[in-house]
Formats: sequence, C-alpha cells, structure tokens
Amino acid sequence: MATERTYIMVKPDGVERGLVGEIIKRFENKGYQLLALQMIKPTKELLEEHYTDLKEKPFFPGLIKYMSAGPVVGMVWIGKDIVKVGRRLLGETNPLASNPGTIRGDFGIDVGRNLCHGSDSPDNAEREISLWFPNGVVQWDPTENNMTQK
Ligand code: FUP
Repeated sequence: MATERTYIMVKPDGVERGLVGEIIKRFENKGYQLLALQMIKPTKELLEEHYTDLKEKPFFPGLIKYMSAGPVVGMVWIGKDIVKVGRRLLGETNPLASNPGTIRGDFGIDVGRNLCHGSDSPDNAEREISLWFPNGVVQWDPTENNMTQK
C-alpha cells in the first residue's frame, strides 16, 4: 500500500453544476489530503496532451470540445493507494455503469458528461501533475519536517 499522489479534476459540467465542494468533501471524508487546487480554463493543447493516449479514438474531438467548454478545477491529492481508491470514489467511466455512492453514480448519466477525472496509474498521476502544475506542488514533508516542492 503506497502513499502516492493523484490528479483529480472536476470537469466543466461538474463546475457548472456546483459539484466542486461535493467532490472535495468525498475525498476529505475518506481521509485524503489536498495538496494543490486551481481553477483554469484549459487550452486545447493542454487537453490534447492530457488525453494523448486517446488521440485515435472516435470520441476524441468531442472530448476536447466538452473539456474546453468552461473552467475546470484541478487538484493534487495524496494518501494511501489514492490512485486506485480515488477512481473507486469517482465510479466507472460511464456514469450509468457506476454504483450509487460513487460521484458519477450519484450525479451523472452521460459518458460524455462524466463530471470528473482521476489518474489511472501512479505514473500517469505524476505525468498529469507535471502537466497541470508545471511549477510543482508545495507539500509538507514529514521526513524533512519541512515544506518541499515536488
Ligand atoms: P477515465 O479513465 O474513466 O477518465 O476514462 P478514459 O480515459 O477511457 O476516457 C476519458 C474520457 O473520455 C472520459 F472521461 C469520457 C470520454 N469518453 C467518451 O466520451 N466516450 C467513451 O466511449 C469513452 C470515454
């Protein structure tokens, strides 16, 4: 069980529907720690880089358009097994396949409007954190008893 970081993002539909607080609350209630948070309107270039693995998918242009439609709230969270458990809190990619009790299961019905994003592996999490927070993230380091930039 590794203490790791993940990139969680409230997508434009989640921001528009006022679900930022709800999503933060679920991660805080679970016991995870918020390290960084920003609201930005991402460029197409940033989104294309974020979703580079999906470039060949037929839904890619629609995905970029949806994600460019308004501001997103991007966050870095840290905690035990957070990549896997965080995705469990979000639910399945398709909200209709998501169990009640998950974010997408409780608030969504459309795969093209699935409210939130969570990194799918620790390596991808670090890639996404560097992409969305290019200046790094300041965090408390208990081994150093100090704040460090990572
Ligand atoms: P996830 O890891 O749950 O974000 O899922 P994917 O990386 O497979 O997909 C990224 C985003 O593409 C999803 F959040 C929504 C969108 N998508 C579609 O619009 N249609 C699909 O059939 C699959 C994904």
